[in-house]
Amino acid sequence: MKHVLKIDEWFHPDGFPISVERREPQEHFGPHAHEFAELVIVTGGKCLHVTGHDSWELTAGDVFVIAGPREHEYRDLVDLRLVNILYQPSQLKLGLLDLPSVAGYHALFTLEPAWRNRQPAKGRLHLSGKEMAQVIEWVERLEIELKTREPGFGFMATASFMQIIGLLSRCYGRSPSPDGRALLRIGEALSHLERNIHREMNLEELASIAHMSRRSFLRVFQSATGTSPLAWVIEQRINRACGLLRQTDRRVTEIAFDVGFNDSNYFTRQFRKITGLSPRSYRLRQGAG
Ligand code: RM4
Ligand code: NI
Repeated sequence: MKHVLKIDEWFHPDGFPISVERREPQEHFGPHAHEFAELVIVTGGKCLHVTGHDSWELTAGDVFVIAGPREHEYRDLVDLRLVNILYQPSQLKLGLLDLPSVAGYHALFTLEPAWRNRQPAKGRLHLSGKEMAQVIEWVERLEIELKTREPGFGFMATASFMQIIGLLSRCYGRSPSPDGRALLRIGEALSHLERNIHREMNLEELASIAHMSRRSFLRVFQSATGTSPLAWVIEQRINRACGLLRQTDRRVTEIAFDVGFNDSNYFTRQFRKITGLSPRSYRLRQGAG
């Protein structure tokens, strides 16, 4: 049976959705998946990182994200040291404010975890010594807040976590690895899409932002996100609509236009396809819950 690490066992009983587990060194730990996401920062040693789909060598400086259901394991450990930052993505708004305008954010937190499910590849983000020192400084602040749990720790810990996410997203942009560059170019296109989610966009525009031909853009986008650019845009718009349905009392038709649809019947159909509910019953349920 698949070994799945549980939220109850790895997070504080107060339910705070971030937790840090240092492994100095990492002991042998068999194949497992998690009910949460895991941001791994390798600080020393090396090993073979094996996932259900591929394996690659890890060395100090490597950073990657293992999304929940994916299995992984460390083999051939040679004094491997790492920091695991465990987090529950659904409880944290990772893409706050203008973070989604950083291409590396998409590359590391949305594309990479999904991409590796489909295609064998190596880790792509590799920190320099200086970058590592900066990131570790914030990890230490995060650990202090999580340890003392003084009033306000949740805010402070989240702020440190966000600082780490932001730093890593920016570092990704300096990544020299060719696979990393390809993801980053798709990340650029995603950033552009997010900033312009309300308006129509054509494939040429996106492909040119990613510096790719139409054909290769479509191919790389599909393998990185598992979906087409159009389906991705619709999903983003529906996500936004969900937020507006929950948080405002604007009419469904107005919300449809707000998020970039120009036909509210089409909006309702897409909404139902993705959430399984009509916008109205979605709002009612959320209100009741
Ligand atoms: C293990 C290993 C796993 C991680 C758990 C929390 O020692 O690092 O990958 O999921 O800790
Ligand atoms: Ni793990």
